[in-house]
Amino acid sequence: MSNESLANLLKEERRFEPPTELAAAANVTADAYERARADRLGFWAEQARRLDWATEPTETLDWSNPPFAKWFQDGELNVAHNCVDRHVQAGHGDRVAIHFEGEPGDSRTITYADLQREVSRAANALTELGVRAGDRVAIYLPMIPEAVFAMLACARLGAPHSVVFGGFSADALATRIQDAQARVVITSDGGYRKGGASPLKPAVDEALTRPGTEDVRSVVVVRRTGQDVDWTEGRDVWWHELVDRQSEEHTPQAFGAEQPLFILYTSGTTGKPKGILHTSGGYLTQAAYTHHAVFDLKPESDVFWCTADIGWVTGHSYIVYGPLANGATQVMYEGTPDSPHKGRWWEIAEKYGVTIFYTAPTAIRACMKWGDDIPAKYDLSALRILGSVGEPINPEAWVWYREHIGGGRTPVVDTWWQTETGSIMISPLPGVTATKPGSAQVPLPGIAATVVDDEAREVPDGSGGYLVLTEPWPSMLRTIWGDDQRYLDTYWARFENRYFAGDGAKKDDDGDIWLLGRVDDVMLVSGHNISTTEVESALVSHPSVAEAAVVGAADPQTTQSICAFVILRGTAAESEGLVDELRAHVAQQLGPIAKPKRVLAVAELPKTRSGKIMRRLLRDIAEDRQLGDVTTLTDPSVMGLIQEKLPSAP
Ligand code: 6R9
Repeated sequence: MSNESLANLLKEERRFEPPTELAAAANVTADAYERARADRLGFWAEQARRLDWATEPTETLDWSNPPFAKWFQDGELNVAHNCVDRHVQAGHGDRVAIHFEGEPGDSRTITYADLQREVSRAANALTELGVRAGDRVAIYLPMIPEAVFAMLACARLGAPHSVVFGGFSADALATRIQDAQARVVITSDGGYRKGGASPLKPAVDEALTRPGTEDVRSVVVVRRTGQDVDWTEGRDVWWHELVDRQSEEHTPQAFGAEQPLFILYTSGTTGKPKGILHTSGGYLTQAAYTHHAVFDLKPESDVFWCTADIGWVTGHSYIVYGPLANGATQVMYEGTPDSPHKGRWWEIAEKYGVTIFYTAPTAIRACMKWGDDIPAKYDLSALRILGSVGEPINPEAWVWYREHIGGGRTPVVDTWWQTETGSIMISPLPGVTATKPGSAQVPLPGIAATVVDDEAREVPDGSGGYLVLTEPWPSMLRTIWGDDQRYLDTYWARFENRYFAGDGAKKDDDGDIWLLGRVDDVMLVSGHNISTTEVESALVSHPSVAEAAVVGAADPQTTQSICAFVILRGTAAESEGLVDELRAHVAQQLGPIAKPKRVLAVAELPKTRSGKIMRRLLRDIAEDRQLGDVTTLTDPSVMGLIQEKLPSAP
């Protein structure tokens, strides 16, 4: 990237003050920033006291061998006890932990007492299969309660889980099983998605034919859809046959705070996936604190719903560990938002009186495209906080979310974090921060983040550069599983003593942080660095555009030229006139340098399963190259549809 910082083009003047009532009763108030600034480690030691420790830690952080952190090292705890048993012991056994809603309309209510029985039985079952502390267990399940039971059963035994997205292929599953040397795989016959039953077990069978998966001795299969499955005698066992006959009693053992809790693979654009390793005490402390602070959770009255899949870090931290550590009541939904109709989410939110809702920009933009009238049919008046995660949220989508889902009342918290950070790092606080559409704004209390230039100098307000984290944090990744060197090279080599997040960012005139997309996606046009996020937000601010993805394509005159792929809204139709109008609109919003050379209307964009646009594939198209790796796409057929559009390009 040239020394000239990322373009700082977008102007957004709208501000939303926290609602007075919410501010008056907020879990976290402005003084938390002060306390954390005055004594950062003392602040985290205080947060660790939210947990039930078998042995209280006396040391907060051991940073004697950076960047290999040890948090609360001499403390001992059991993560599952903290997420389950202690709530039952405190008299909350009858509180609903999970309102489960299956895609076909089946539902299940699981109280904390139920959860304790299910998790204990599953832990006894894994013990019977020979799973011991330290053994790895792969979990390849749809969004059903057994996924939560399985994760917590592993945590209870100190056996790190590796959850693999139910949508990933046999190949992706095999690589992850090999890398972690898993001993057990927990799966199901299938799950319900998009109105039908889709199989899972065949992918496990296929993955286990690959060399390097021989450590897997058992496959536990949940019966969900009733589909026929192939069966390997001696290896495969039904969940209901194995788990249901186990004792409901299981005494959790305390483990050291640095006991590995899970490995979660992030795809990365090149090379093999990185197994991000998280441990116990620090991870749970920050997952619980951030869920308490950012969502202002009141466990007695709130109904929390995070729509993420359990195979994404967001599902780990904000369906399983954060909410359950806090004794929350939450909704868990198996399927897609448009099955069997486009109002399904809002129907569920109304049914359970959801008060806090957390989803991804891609889903918000899809709802915008489907139309305002759909959410308008449902009573969403219980909602009091909305959250966003996964990508920069375009200001127009943010404002739509607040208006049409939040009834113009609710704060929207745009939360920036990564698989590697384990929990939320940068976000407004709903009772404190005057929010700005499109900005994650401020590092949470106890978190140190800033924006630097190529020479690692902090940029002044009003300028852009690279997002870095300047102090260790409790839920930070500890390493890449089996590859300390790659951990150092990927995150700690770019800037000395600073964690390099790989995201471009800018600070506005108030010092608030705006995320500008992955550094790999930044475009270089005639000597100017231009962020994909800003051009996309300008396009989405046009009434005809629902969603946009922008890439830089090699260009002999300007190094790169901007190529935009747009999904049109409602009744808008593609025409030469509209293309010219969109190009002019971007030029008017951001300046002529940011004007796209090409604008192509498409029906879909290539996305990962967590909803991130895969710009590198669009770059392959724009530069007329063979497509790169498409294995982590939700729907590989969208690439064919986009390619068909190409001959019509200018
Ligand atoms: C939680 C999660 C991490 C990458 C991250 C960044 C992007 C996530 C964001 C955001 C702008 C936000 N990202 N939240 N960008 N604003 N609020 O998404 O983890 O799947 O590992 O992705 O996602 O680019 O670096 P993960």
